[in-house]
Amino acid sequence: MQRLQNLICSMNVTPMAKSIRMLQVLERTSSAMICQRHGQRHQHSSAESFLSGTSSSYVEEMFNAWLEDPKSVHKSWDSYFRMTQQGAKPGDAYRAPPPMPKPVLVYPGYTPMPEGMMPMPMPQTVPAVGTGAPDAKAIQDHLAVQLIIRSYQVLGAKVAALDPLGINFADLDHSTPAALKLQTFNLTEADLDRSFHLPPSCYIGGNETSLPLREIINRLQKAYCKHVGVEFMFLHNLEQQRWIKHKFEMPGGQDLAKEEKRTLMARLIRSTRFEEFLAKKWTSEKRFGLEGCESLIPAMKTVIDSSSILGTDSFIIGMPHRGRLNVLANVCRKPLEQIFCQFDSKLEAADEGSGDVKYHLGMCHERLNHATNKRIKLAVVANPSHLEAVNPVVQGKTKAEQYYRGDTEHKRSMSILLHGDAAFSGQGIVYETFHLSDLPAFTTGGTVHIVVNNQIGFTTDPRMSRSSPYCTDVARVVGAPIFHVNADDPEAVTYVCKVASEWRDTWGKDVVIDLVCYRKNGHNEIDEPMFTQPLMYKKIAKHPKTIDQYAAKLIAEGTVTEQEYQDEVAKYDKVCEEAFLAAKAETAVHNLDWLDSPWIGFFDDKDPMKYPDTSVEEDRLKTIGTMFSTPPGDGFKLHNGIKRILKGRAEMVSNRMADWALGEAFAFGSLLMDGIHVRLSGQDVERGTFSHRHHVLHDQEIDKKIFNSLNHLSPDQSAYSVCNSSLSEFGVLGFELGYSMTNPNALVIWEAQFGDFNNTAQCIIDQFISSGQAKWVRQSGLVMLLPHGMEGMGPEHSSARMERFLQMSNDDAEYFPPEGENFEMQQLHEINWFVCNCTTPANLFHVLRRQIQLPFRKPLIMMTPKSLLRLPEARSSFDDMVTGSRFQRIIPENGPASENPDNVEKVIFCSGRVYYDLVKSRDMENRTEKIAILRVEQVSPFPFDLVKAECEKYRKAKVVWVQEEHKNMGGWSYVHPRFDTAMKKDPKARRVKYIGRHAAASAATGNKQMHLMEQSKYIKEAISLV
Ligand SMILES: Cc1ncc(C[n+]2csc(CCOP(=O)(O)OP(=O)(O)O)c2C)c(N)n1
Ligand SMILES: [Mg+2]
Repeated sequence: MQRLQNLICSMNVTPMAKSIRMLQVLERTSSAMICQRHGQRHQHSSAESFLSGTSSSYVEEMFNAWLEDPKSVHKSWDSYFRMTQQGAKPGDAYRAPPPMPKPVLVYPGYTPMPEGMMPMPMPQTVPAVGTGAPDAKAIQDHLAVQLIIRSYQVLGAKVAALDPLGINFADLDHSTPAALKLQTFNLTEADLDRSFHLPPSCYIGGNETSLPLREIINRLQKAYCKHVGVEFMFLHNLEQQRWIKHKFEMPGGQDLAKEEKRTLMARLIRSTRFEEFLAKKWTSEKRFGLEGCESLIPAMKTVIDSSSILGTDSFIIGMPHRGRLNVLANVCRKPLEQIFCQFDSKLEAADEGSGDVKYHLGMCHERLNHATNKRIKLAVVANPSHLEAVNPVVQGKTKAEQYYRGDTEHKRSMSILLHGDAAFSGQGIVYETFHLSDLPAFTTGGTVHIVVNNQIGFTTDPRMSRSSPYCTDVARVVGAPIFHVNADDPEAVTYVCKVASEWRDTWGKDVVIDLVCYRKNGHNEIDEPMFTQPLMYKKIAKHPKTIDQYAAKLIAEGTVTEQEYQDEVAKYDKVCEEAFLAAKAETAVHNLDWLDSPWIGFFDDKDPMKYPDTSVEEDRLKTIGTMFSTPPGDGFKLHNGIKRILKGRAEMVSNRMADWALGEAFAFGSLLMDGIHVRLSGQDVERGTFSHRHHVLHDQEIDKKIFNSLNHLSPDQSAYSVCNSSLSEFGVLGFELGYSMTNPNALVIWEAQFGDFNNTAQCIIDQFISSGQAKWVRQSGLVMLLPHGMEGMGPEHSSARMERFLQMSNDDAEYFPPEGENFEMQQLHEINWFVCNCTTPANLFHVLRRQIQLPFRKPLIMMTPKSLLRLPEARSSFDDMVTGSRFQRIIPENGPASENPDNVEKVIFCSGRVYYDLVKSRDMENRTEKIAILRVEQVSPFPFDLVKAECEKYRKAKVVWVQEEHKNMGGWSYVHPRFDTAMKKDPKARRVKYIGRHAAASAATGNKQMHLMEQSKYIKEAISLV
């Protein structure tokens, strides 16, 4: 386009400008007319103009072709470009550009073909190429043909025979777009045998540059309207458009070799017979069978084979329930007996974990890929019932794998994501995950998506479950091409899968394969589909199986004999029977067989009860502190505010003190120097929402010139990735969880902008983080940093909802674990996650380091402060981080009260920033000897032992829990019964009393005055001694 525009500028070609304007007007007109004529529900998008945004590119295409070879374009264009290039003055040398055809209504009496195709009458010979000077009609017709070609490329999918049942037509639209009708272009049957030039970016001609219109249409129909419907003309990149055209338009390009067909048949047999075998052996068991979409197995195998040829050797797969067992068996080749064992509910687990139902379990398997003779690794990520929630997790896992393998080109590890049609269009996380696909810190170099589009979601008809024509329309936002394919044509399926793999390899972008199929049974095998879809299921009952259709085809064409086919069936049936017997001999199931992310060697030689030393030597703090406070060097233009911040940091370091940002940097830096990869992502994390972190410094004059001091600590350190994320909590938290699963030796952190935003990622928290180890024996050391605290900022910015995390902690409120040397480690070992609310940089430092130094991995849910980031009292001395120091689960009172505990009348336990308010008021009231204030820094697992000891120490004091959160929020409901347990043997039968805000529906008042009143009231009560 640029070339064309330059020419326009240099040539004083007003006529050209006029023509472009004319084309644009035409585009709008034709698009409007087409919309009107469609009159369909989805007219706004399904009736997309075949010219949309591209008429200028059409002119450009003509122009570029003309520049290269004036003979390659129609004479009219040739003379037009020649005239304009000679610089003819407007008016005298002006010659009208080749006119664009006017859309006209379909003439009366027109009867569309069954598929709505153009009529194909008997041949006549009316040549249009090379017949001397073009007349106006010839030019108009020539342009009409160019537009017809374009309209097939844009809209061909709409009339492709995609739906095996012929009910919904994949896009819920039966109509044929006017742009696919000959009459729209003022052409008649008589024109079908005239020859027309093909535009340079159309490949249907093979070596021919012109073809009769009849043949042009035939070839376009073959390319775009048979069993494959390609949506790609919305791509902004013309090279990508051409690439796809080439793949689908080249004559003969889609044919499979004989051997490929035989392999395809064998795969289809396995896919079909596997379900039949399960149905026969376990008649009333739910398995969410694949019947109706058996082509999925050869489809996945083709993606894997083709990608393996292209150099990929690790595939991370995310998928829902449908066909999952079949995928495990026939794509991943998980031993069948392990799958069959899952049907035996009497078998108990031989190892840890509560396990999950069979169609949610993950696995990881390495094997030889026979098609390429290369070793490949296949991981299916365990997923909850929550459809599509696994998508970002898969992407994070793949990204991490690429990082550890140094796979910067994203060629060796890739994701494959499977979807159901209803879930793909319905779940927002699909969109959120797509939006990570091209971000530098999140891209995995393209994902192959496969939709098992059985045109139903449980009992809901797609006409009631989506507002878009196709269930795949969400993929358009990121420029992913979409290949709709009739799943009853396994060869077409195979072809699009090959193209999809090559697309990923070539362009590094996502691609979608929409397997348009049906669901043979109900939602599961014990469901009755006739209740709700009677007509559809009458049709399905009569519909022949894909394998039967395909075997008949191969037998008829002589690719296999009937006997060969029967032998292949018998061979696989035998494999199933043998595995069935082997499964019967099993005495237990093994949860570890279903681990999606094995950390080989990580647990070896580790003492699970050894508490790690999380301190570091002072020199290391100095090295990190100095680097962290040193400006980037000459030539880097820093903002003055940043200079001040760095100066302040340098002063703190020289005073052996750390604020929150330094404490965090010390933790990250020391781990990085120990070879631990650290990754922090979330919204605005590079600077920090509260402008305290500043890990990425920006040159004030040069765009993208940045400096991150934590990547310059030592030559052999690990990489520190800190990345601002898209505005998605669900997607990004899921992604980081996946990232944390790949390698235990990485500190992976997600930070919420404000803590309460974690609720839009609730599914990841509930379904994966809190329960992943129990269900799927999968550990993760993921850290969630959740800004939390009541600072008069209103309901939305005050609470990270600590109570929810605490409620999901699995430590029993009434159970005081045996006291002894290993008390702390035992608790850490048994809990599902740690919930902390730290008040000092030193404790933050230790707890972050502890994540990596523990001999196992658990998620850490960390309430982080806001105003404390700058509060001078909330700083730590180096003494609290250097050798000899450790993480403090409870920070005890260390003032006068602790020296004479019998004199203390009140012992206050609290957690978080309220501590600093309490101390201030207590000290102002001169009650330092009477009131002890203790901070519970690790709220869960609950430090029963320390609470008990502190209560015993202050044996004459009243025990109170003070919190700033409302009574039904914060830590109270969690700590209350646990205090009771800790104080069960209290000689005076004391019980903890609550002081704080009353119960409320909203997390905080929006009125600042009210906030302050509430605060002063409970603080006053807390430090009162009456
Ligand atoms: C987030 C979520 N909501 C609801 C469900 C309940 N559910 C399970 S399967 C299903 C229908 C899914 O339809 P589709 O995505 O088309 O997959 P199919 O079962 O047809 O293969 C529903 C609604 C769920 N599992 N997850
Ligand atoms: Mg469905």
